[in-house]
Amino acid sequence: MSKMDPPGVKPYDGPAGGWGALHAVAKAIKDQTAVTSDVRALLKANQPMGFDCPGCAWPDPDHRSSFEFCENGAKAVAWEATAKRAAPEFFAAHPVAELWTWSDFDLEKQGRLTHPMAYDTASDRYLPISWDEAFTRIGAALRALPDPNMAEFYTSGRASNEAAFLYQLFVREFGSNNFPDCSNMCHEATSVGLPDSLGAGKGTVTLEDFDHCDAIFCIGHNPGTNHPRMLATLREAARRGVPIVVFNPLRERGLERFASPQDPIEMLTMRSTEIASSYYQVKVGGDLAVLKGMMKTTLALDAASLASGGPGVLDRAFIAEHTSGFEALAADLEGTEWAAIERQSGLSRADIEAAGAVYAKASRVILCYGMGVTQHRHGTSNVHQLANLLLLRGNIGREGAGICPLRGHSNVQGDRTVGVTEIPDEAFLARLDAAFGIASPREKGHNAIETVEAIRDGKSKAIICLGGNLAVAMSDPEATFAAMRKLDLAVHIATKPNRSHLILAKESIILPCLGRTEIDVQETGPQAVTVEDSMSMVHASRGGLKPASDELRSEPAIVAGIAKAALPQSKVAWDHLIADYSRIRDKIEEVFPDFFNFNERIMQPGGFRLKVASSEREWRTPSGKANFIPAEGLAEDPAVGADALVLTTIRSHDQYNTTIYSLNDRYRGITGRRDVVFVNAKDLSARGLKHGDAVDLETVPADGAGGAPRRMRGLTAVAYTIAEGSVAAYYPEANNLIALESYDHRSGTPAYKSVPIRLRAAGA
Ligand SMILES: Nc1nc2c(c(=O)[nH]1)N[C@H]1C(S)=C(S)[C@@H](COP(=O)(O)OP(=O)(O)OC[C@H]3O[C@@H](n4cnc5c(=O)[nH]c(N)nc54)[C@H](O)[C@@H]3O)O[C@H]1N2
Ligand SMILES: Nc1nc2c(c(=O)[nH]1)N[C@H]1C(S)=C(S)[C@@H](COP(=O)(O)OP(=O)(O)OC[C@H]3O[C@@H](n4cnc5c(=O)[nH]c(N)nc54)[C@H](O)[C@@H]3O)O[C@H]1N2
Ligand SMILES: [Mo]
Repeated sequence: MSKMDPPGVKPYDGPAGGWGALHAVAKAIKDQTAVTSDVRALLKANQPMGFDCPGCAWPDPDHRSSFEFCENGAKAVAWEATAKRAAPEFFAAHPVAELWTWSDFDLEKQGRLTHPMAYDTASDRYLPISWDEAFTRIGAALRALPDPNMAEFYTSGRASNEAAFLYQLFVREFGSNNFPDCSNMCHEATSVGLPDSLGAGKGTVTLEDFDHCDAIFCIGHNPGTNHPRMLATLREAARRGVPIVVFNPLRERGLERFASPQDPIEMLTMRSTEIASSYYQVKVGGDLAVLKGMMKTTLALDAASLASGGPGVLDRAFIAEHTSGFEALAADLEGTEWAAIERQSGLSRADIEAAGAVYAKASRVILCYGMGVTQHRHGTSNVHQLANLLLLRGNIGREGAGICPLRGHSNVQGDRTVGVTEIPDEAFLARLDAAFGIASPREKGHNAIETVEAIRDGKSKAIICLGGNLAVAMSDPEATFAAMRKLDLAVHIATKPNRSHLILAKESIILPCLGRTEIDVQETGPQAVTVEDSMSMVHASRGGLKPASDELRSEPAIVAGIAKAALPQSKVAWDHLIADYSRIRDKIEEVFPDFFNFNERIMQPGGFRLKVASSEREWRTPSGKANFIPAEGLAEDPAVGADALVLTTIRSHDQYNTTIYSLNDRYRGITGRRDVVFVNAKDLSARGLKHGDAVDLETVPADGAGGAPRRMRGLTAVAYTIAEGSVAAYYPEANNLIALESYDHRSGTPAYKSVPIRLRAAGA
């Protein structure tokens, strides 16, 4: 530690991966005291006939190395395969009022839930109950609602296709389309924006495309932490000489240098591979300006090429045959001034032109993006611009090119595919009704924001959560907590205790479920489930570990139990479906024809790819073409005063969303704490502050997200390589700074990555 560094802050000089990653894997396993035979389970992650890693949604290569797992996958597996238990004795020892004062970290650290538990007001404790009793109570409470739309049905993206399909079936037979889900907080801007542009809400590339591309752009995502297996792909591309252009306000180590733990030479010589060929520290909320700048550059290079008798840079044949709206886009770009682009992005025209030139020169470009793009007030518009840029040179729907949204949870994409959506289309509902003889409701349901609003306003009285930690993950958790205390029924299907479980309704029930890594035995024997990754590959997942408790049930079985209790006259043969999951898959196939021969095709190693029409240049838009969609102006978020900074909220290396594995963030040089804010040294000194000072954050109410200023106190300022004018703090601690009203009105995605704040010395 240098004299200047505050405790727990020390710049990290190493590459991403390397020995640090191997040490971290060993430590993660040791901390969970997972028994050695369980460690072998790691080796089955993402292997044919093994289980799908619950870590991220990055796909598996065809030719995998003997251990296709990564540091953070290992943490996710060790977290689930832990030897620790949150059994009835734990709940007996601690009243809920006491647990509420615990940190989220300490709550989950208790380990796996073992029994169904119901809250008892008299003792202020969760007490064990039988499954039958739990289902009876839930069924009675749901049936007591005057209107099925007074219940909300949340999904976090770990649920398998089988569990999610049964869940949406139950909810629709019950009579609601209220499906708030984690995707609403994540890639909803993609799910709404890409259909506008390309007619399909999914990425267009496959993993093989990375072998054929000749430029990669990485905008607003942090693969070294959140999709570590992607680093192997980026490394191979970098070694082929493919330029990798990064736009990120923070210098993220995983995008700079990577030492592959699978490469003995790199490991033994302590060498690493440079990842980014150019790294641009765009301001938070500056991507729209960058994208317009790069498109402007592409048009300018095109004009210059034509003027000198060249063929031009635009793919004119593609634009003519496949797209609509080019003129309006060109006019918008023409009218956008470079000075404004520079101001908004914090980058120089020369830098953006250099990036634009890389784009224009490459014949096959892949554009990857994450939460840095979607979690803004105009996140959907950002996604449109990404598509525009690619369409200019026909970079959609051919080998080595395309758009690559990095999805969050390991099956968040699959849950959507099999019907978990608040805005179902008619064709799907008609097929669902025909397959089961039910009458699904037609009205639009609630997304995550609308759910919290409906509960707050007393319009919804019950919530069932298939996984997740909704109250903590949402913006404005205080408001969400207050709202959820007004519920009549709260049910959590979960693997570990978390804060959402402590927000008590009149009836609160926790149902413990099997995790991905565990053997799932039903009447006809052990079952496999299926998941869909970020690149639309569907494959089977089979757990191999002994369940954490004999009482655990699978998610499909729990959904069926609730459905039977809530719908005594159900048209669905729940027990029959649960006895053999291949029967559920037959039904999925009946409702979604793209899953033809579902049960046969998952037997192939690696599974199969679902059709994504846009990757075949089939445009399922109203115009029948891909659409260029200009964005108004350059601001992704409401403008703020000159003295304000823009806060973005990010994940540490040792966390999985609201699950905190440890208080360390190795690549950013933070150990044993999370109460820090990353600030550019110039922004600190402009405020008379320095590295290590205690500071407070106060929000600047922006238009449409007003209310009294919100505060976060007593953080330690860390001088960091972050764009000027931008600061960063950890999610979920900083969520109280984000007003519920601050979201993208097209997609409902909260603006987690753009919070106008003022920074002051603590207590000032
Ligand atoms: N280990 C681990 N893996 C995970 C998760 C996890 O928590 N832990 N979460 C999973 C989930 S649900 C998701 S959605 C994904 C999330 O994966 P990412 O999209 O990588 O998520 P974040 O950490 O939120 O932030 C992404 C990056 O955006 C940058 N950024 C912030 N604001 C801006 C901006 O305005 N512009 C640009 N260009 N960049 C910006 C940040 O510096 C950060 O590097 O990961 C999934 N995988
Ligand atoms: N400020 C800010 N807020 C954000 C974000 C951000 O970048 N910044 N990101 C947003 C994003 S992208 C997302 S996706 C959401 C995440 O929101 P959620 O998906 O709701 O949250 P998680 O933290 O992933 O959920 C963790 C809980 O899931 C349960 N769980 C784990 N595995 C399983 C399983 O196999 N089955 C079941 N039934 N339960 C399981 C455990 O009980 C655990 O406590 O947060 C959002 N919130
Ligand atoms: Mo996510």
